[in-house]
Amino acid sequence: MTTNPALASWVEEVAALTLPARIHWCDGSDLENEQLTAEMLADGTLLRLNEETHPNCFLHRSNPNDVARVEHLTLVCTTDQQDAGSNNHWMSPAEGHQKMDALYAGCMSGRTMYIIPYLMGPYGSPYARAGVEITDSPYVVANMRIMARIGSRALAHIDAGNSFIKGLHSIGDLNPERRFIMHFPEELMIKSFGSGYGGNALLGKKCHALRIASWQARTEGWLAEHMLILGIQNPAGEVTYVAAAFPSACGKTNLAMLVPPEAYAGWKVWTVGDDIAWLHPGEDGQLWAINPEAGFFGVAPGTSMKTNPNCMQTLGRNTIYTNVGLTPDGQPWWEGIDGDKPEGLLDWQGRPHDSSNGPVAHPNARFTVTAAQCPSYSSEANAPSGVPISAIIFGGRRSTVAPLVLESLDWAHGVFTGAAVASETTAAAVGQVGQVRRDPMAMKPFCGYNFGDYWAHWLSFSERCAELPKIFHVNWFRKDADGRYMWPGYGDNMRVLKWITERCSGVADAVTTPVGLMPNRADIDLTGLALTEQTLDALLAIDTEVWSKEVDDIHTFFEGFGDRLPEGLKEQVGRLREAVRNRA
Ligand code: OXD
Ligand code: MN
Repeated sequence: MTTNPALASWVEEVAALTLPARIHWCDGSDLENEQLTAEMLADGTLLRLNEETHPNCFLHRSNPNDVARVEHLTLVCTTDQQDAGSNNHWMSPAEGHQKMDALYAGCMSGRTMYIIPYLMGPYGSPYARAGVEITDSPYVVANMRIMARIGSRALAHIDAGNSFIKGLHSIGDLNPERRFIMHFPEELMIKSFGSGYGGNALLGKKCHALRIASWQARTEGWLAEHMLILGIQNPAGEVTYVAAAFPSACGKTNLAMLVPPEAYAGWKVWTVGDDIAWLHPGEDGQLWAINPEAGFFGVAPGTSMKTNPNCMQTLGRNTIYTNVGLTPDGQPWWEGIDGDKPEGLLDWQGRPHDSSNGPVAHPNARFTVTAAQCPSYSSEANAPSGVPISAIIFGGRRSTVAPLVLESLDWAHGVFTGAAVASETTAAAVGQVGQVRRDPMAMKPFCGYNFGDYWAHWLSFSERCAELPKIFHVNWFRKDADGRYMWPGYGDNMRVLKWITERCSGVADAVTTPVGLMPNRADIDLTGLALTEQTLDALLAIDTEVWSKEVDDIHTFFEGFGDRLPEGLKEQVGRLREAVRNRA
């Protein structure tokens, strides 16, 4: 129950539309979680995993048609279509509400309606924002409890008169024909129907903390970004904080929890967040970042003691696994996990594994786990003012074109570099995997407004912050002529992070190239790594012919934003074209 009249009347309105059998206000307590878990075990929504090896861990198997984000069914409903931009699917708010309300009519009959008050951001942070998700899915409640700060404390914040985002969710009948994720940024409202998958259903995450928050951030002078946040500690004990944007399923969680190679004695990486950063100009002129989330909703396949030991130590207790395989003794299993593949596996759909049915775990199988269990969790992760950001890194998954690392010449060039990010698509969203597409700032699926306005907002930070971070671009995924990855990635990415921090502190060298500043071969410390100088040269190579095509492609992409494209980016295209031509 609430004393906030706006919340009370909205709950009443939703109940009158959806007609639930029961209404439950979530307090976020352990007792509540135990009761919900017992109900989900009883009706098969959850399976208990091996209590000895995986205490308090559960497996959820989704409907096979509901295992990823649905970008084609995700809409931004603004009065003026231009405000949503060509980067978003659009519907008018009136039509959007009508469509969704027709789906919601009576949809909760016989079900419990859960009201989840939540806070995105640390308790006591001036940057934290509240939301309320109304859902008929106990699985959503259990996941939201891990991913956000839910319950009584969040409700007290709302009852104190603070604003909140309204998010209405129903799993409906999971019919993909009746599935939509709609955003009404002008009303600070989200309506989601027909999916139980994380990115579509845990409304605090992508819908609130990125799409709606990016809209709010533009009007209020901050940034809501698809970025991990990490702290890099050098042997002298100094910590440099970095925010890094990569498209979904491109290794953000692995980078956020990186363990440096043996040769990097005294270096340490601290995890602040693995997916979302809210960045605010501080009074000291720096950009400060908080992680609005409290947990990790990460991709399981490929995660192992080799690729991400911190993550493996985070998992294994109090974890919800979704769409992973199952060993005969009740342990979760996925492709790439440590050890040999056991006999007698059940696949993610609960069938005896047969490779003709595809992989054991779904490629987008996930784990949901509290960040507090992570051994590298930063002591600053809950700092109310966040952490000061010295570097921003953009990256994509590109087998060609983009070098291992480059540094932007200045803020405007950095914004251009981010706006021009391209990446091969992954299983995190429904659709073809491996297609190169432009994914500016890794925000293609998440920017709640016109990219042209978004880039202008990014450019405006040169006026807002006296001490802006340096901006870099990395590519861990470049391949050789035989299609093999040239860079080992994972812990060895530390070698690039070290150069980046040393560029920030002014001690590392760089050379100027047409595309930006780059390390000399000797600036990347390869101690302990069997990588030939020729391979490093290939990783750092800039092919002017390829780049001249790249500039044309960026130009064509930018032109799609018409008169909303800021002059500052047009100038950057001209500068790059000229620089590449002069070098050719
Ligand atoms: C995610 C995504 O789940 O980006 O973080 O899809
Ligand atoms: Mn993400």
